[in-house]
Amino acid sequence: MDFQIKMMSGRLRKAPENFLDRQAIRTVAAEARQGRRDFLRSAFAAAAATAAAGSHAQPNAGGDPNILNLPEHSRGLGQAVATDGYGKPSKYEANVQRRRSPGLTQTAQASVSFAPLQSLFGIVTPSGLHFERHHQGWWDIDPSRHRFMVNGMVKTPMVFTMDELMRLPSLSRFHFIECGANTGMEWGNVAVPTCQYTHGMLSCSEFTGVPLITLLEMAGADLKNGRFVLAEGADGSSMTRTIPMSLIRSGEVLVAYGQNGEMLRPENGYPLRLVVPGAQGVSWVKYLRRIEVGDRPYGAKDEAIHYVDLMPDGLHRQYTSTQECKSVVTAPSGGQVLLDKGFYNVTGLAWSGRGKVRRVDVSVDGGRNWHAARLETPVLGKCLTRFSADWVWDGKPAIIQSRAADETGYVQPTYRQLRAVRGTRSIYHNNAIQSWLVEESGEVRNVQLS
Ligand SMILES: Nc1nc2c(c(=O)[nH]1)N[C@H]1C(S)=C(S)[C@@H](COP(=O)(O)O)O[C@H]1N2
Ligand SMILES: [Mo]
Repeated sequence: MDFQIKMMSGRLRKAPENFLDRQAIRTVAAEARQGRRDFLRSAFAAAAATAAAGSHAQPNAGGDPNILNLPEHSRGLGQAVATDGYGKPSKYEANVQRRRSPGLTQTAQASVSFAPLQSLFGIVTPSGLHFERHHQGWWDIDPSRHRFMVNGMVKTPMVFTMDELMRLPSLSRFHFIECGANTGMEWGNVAVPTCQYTHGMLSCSEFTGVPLITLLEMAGADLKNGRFVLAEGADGSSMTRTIPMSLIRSGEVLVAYGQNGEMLRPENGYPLRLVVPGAQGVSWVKYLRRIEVGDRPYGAKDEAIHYVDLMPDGLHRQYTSTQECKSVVTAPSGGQVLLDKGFYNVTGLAWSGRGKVRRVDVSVDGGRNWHAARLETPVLGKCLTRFSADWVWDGKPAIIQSRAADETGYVQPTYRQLRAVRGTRSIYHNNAIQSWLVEESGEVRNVQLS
């Protein structure tokens, strides 16, 4: 097998065995065995058995020879309408959770929880599974006491209550948010086992709010000389970010209160957050309390010492806010187990901070051959796009990859291409092609080709 891998790729790096989150790997692997990955097999088995039972009265999948012996849920009385008022997932889905990476951060308040991308369908992240990134903990702020101020280079500084904001004309838009540090652990080497940890600082929601430009116009902002704004959050992290007016003028930057049809979740900035489509997560200031109009970039702490890209020559790149085109196969992915040879739907997510995804190619041989994947509709700008491709696994080792291109013509780079420009010591903006090794045993592992 080593020989075959060498043929495919040259040098191969695997996730270290001693990765600290063994429990998470076991959980994901167990989930894969019992749940999702088992689904294909059991669905086929059940279908075959039902068909057989119909014609030849053979045992059904449950082992009961008589299909007229209906299960309890087909005979008895179900439960009353929910009394707790707000629905929850099935108890059988209890493994589908956001997870922290133990040891990644020193405190749970300045930390991250990752979205379980491997378990999700379509493009929308359920709000309860949206990744979290807090610099100083989250708050559940009383919306009746929250205020939003517009000041700086404006004729009339204004302060809005939530009620006042929610009376204004609103827009709803689907957009991804990706932390600039997503996949950051993988810069130097393979570090983590699952796509939850490699790519899970990524989520996608329908956001509802008022275009920031509307509020700036209400305050009489100087839109000619005011070429930047500063966005400020109300939590103790002093989160402030410079946003160029060019993005705001297009109308796509929202002062948002809605997420997937309801109010924002507290973890995601309730009652108000900035939505900056295509920009890295840190620009999406949560608990938004102030926008100041200015004529130059502010060079705030999160723009001067954090969120800068260390280049091979030792200099840092600043204000690299746009999330470039990227993709990842979410199934089969690291930690999952393929139980049998045969057909699999290879599926994943692609996105670009510059617009729409134009094309995704999938390889199952470590990048020697590529085939166009199907893009599922809708394909929206600065939004996750779901792709899928047919694959019949022959039971031999395989390396699965996806490579996305966006409407600007930009193509997602390999690790070799990315490192040639960026080196290996960055934290942010790793958009390299991800590789998953399917071993003969069916276990899927995170690897890097170099
Ligand atoms: N006020 C405030 N806004 C913030 C942050 C924060 O800590 N405080 N974290 C930022 C970072 S780094 C990211 S990646 C996103 C994460 O948003 P989420 O927690 O809704 O996923 O929020 C950004 N906005
Ligand atoms: Mo972030």
